[in-house]
Amino acid sequence: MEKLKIGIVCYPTFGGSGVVATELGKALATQGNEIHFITYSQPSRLDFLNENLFYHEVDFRTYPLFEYPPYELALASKMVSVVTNEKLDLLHVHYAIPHASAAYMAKQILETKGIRIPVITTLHGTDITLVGKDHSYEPVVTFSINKSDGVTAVSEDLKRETYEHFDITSEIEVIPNFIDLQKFKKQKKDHFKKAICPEDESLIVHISNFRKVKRIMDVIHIFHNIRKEIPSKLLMIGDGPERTEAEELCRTLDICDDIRFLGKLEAIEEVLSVADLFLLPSEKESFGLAALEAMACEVPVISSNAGGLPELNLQGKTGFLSEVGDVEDMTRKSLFVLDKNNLPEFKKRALLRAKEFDITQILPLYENYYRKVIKKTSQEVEI
Ligand code: GMT
Repeated sequence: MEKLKIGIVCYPTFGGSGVVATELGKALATQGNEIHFITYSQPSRLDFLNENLFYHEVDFRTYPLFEYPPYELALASKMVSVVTNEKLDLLHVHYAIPHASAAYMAKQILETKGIRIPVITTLHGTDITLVGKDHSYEPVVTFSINKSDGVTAVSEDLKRETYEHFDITSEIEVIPNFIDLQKFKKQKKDHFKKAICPEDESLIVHISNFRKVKRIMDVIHIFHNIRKEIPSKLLMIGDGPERTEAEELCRTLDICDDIRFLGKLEAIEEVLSVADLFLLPSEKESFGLAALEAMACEVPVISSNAGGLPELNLQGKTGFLSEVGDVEDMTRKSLFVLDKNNLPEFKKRALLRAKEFDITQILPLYENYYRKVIKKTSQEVEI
């Protein structure tokens, strides 16, 4: 099959959308496609060398007049130059704001030069469920989704929410997030486990950007309850606006000795390798990539039932789901999973479920979708 030249636009940070975009680009490059990342700094997971991978930094000049530097304009300009110079077949933008509207602008500019570039927008979650539907962005988000040549969402629930809150006239394709099981697998890290849990305590892990939507105070309260029943430790991985308050809560509850805040970590699979349980009580979660990463390392998940989480975490099989904020129910279910008689089965089923989202299963969905959209747009041009 003919290889493609694809421009990928994403947030280069630790967040799920950036991780998905970067891992997708890496996998596509491994298949022989030429991948051009267009971002404002090097994506955090763009950590390997491949002759088909390129990175173009968006340089945006500021000026004393600009209280807010116009990043979207600089991004659109960069897209124009990369599409033109590298002769791309497709632009794939991750997270609607502001990538979809910047891509629309780039597309319009390119058309004046006789270049027709198809644009695919992947919706990741908060671009729809939190930020996008706010009236300060909604008209632009609706417009740029409708003007994309292809739109994907990472779960059925996100697709449903998008249709519910926006006046969308185009078809949304659901392509779930994925995991590279070659990388994310349980490793032998006994020395680390011994250091964190010297008395063989149960090890509970939470990973997120510590934003309000993740409800990390619930994580602390659930752990506090679990710890009253069984010897246990909690690792909090990530950083963000709620961290200070969470640390304060640990002091108030007098459980600091059993909780470690590790900050942002690259090698999260190493920590997950020694974990017994993953907590994700989010208010909203379009997919829950962090939960999938945990499951790939054989860690069962106690989560809320928000958004797309029920499409990933299977009630009573890979863990449990509770209503958002139901700390008591999450505590009960955590204790059930952590019971030595139950844990091994939950671990096995978590891994089996993760295998359904292996990159080898999901990559062909993207490749087929790319070809479908390219074909459709080239036919539109002929008409
Ligand atoms: O979770 C976040 O707040 C980060 C956010 C992002 O855009 O990076 O994550 C969203 O996209 C991920 C990748 O598709 C999903 O796995 C997360 O569930 C989703 N987060 C929310 O919906 C809150």
